[in-house]
Amino acid sequence: MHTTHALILAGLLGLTAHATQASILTVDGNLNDWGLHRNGQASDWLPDPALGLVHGKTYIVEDQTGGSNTYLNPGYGGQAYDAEALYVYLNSTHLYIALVTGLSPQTANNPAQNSYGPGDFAIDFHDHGTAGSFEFGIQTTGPDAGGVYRNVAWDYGIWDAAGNHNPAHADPLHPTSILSGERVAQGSLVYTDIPFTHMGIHRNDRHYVIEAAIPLSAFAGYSGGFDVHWTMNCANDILSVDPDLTAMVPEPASLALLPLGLVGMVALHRRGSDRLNRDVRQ
Ligand SMILES: [Ca+2]
Ligand SMILES: [Ca+2]
Ligand SMILES: [Ca+2]
Repeated sequence: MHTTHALILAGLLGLTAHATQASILTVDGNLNDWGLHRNGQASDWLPDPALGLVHGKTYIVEDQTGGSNTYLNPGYGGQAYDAEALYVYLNSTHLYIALVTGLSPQTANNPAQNSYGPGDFAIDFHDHGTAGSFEFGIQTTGPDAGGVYRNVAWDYGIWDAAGNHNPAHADPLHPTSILSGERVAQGSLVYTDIPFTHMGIHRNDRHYVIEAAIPLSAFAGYSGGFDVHWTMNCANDILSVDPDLTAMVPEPASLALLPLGLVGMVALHRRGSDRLNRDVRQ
């Protein structure tokens, strides 16, 4: 086989591998496809090694428990406000997100009654704007769930950067809900409203899931490292991970060039094209 043909085949096989990966995760609110379990063991929180997730980078687990006076950092609220685990997975087409929380999607947003509803996913590309400028948001609730917004104006919680209760000067590094922005894409998103138990060692805790798939085209023009952040509207408990769009998916420019490269190589080696076709079919 010519070296050129080997390269073409490698490219085709690479694309095939990505196409297969795309079907691993299904947005249905069930996290079996992430390798997560409900066995009442600490290992329930560990994702399938085949996904290649890295603790502290593409997933984080911070399962707490207890009643409403339990400290969650920076606020209180116990299991009902526990942000428990956040996982992100990237393939060549989508950003997948899985979140486990004790916060029911039905939680009323009524600060006067000390009740706060779910926040939205906030995304901060490190190489764009100032640190903590969360350029993108993904709606998690309501008829617009899965909607992706750019240049978002954010609402914030009730704690300042020093962790003191101070709603008038809430920490801008922990955005809560999208106030406004430019709607750029529609992802798919499920926030389950029937709780389950027996995930992790706190076996009686009731958990809810947010699972989403966002087309990477939503982030056109953005690349590099980025944070995916989630909290509820009081920002009493926070989860954030730090994946990298450049390292984990092909550059859009490379994808665009690949078909042209294939055309060029095939044209140069036209006489070998029959043999190439046979190779590809095998
Ligand atoms: Ca799933
Ligand atoms: Ca918990
Ligand atoms: Ca927590």
